[in-house]
Amino acid sequence: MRRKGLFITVEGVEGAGKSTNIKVIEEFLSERKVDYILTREPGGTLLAEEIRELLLRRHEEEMDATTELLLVFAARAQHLNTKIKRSLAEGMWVLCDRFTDATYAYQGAGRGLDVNLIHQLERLVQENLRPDLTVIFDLDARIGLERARQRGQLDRIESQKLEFFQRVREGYQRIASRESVRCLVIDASQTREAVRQTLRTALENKMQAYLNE
Ligand code: T5A
Repeated sequence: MRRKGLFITVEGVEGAGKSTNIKVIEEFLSERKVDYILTREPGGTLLAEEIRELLLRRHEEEMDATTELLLVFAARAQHLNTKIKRSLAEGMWVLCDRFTDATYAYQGAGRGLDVNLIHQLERLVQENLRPDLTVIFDLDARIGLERARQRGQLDRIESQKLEFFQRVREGYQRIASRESVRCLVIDASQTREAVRQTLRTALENKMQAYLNE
């Protein structure tokens, strides 16, 4: 087993099937007897989960986009420094539901905040730590929102207009084409079973090198 754990993140627009397919990734890792933890952003620790609640709850006062960005990175600093880094150092793999690509997609592409500002915060909070592998579930934003809507009440971010999520999707697509080695794009418009099969095959190919180490 590797001395340092692998850092895997999972991304996509609302309702793209991250939660559904994280189970497929967990099954894949368990079959190969990989020691891993499952965590999420924003959140992952008690304090970071409190920040998540603040971020996702609807408020009477509108949340400023820069406030939102700083809260996302505040939660990330807590999560990284008290959980993720330690787990990776102990040799555990870390499977994280969303990470900084979500910040580039939501706060950058979605809200239109300056990408250089996000870069600076990324360097400040993460130093050199970046995901080794990112699975991006790509789906038409309209379909994703419809799936999320059918599941229940929408939170503060899910209540944004469709155009916001279209920009988020494009943001993810740009990341995927710029970083094609790190990113694995899965067409999430297929049936659940087809997504599952596509994902398993892609994981087999992508993870072979790591699993043989
Ligand atoms: N955020 C986060 C930021 O703005 N900046 C950041 O830096 C970070 C880290 C977090 C929110 O925070 C924002 C982004 C988010 O708005 P989250 O908990 O990660 O939220 O949120 P969601 O994207 O809201 O996650 P969801 O649970 O809504 O979506 P999933 O997990 O992608 O979708 P899932 O698996 O729950 O599926 C949704 C529904 O579709 C069905 C499922 O059964 C379910 O009912 N489904 C399918 N239906 C048909 N065909 C398929 N192939 C299907 N796959 C799943």
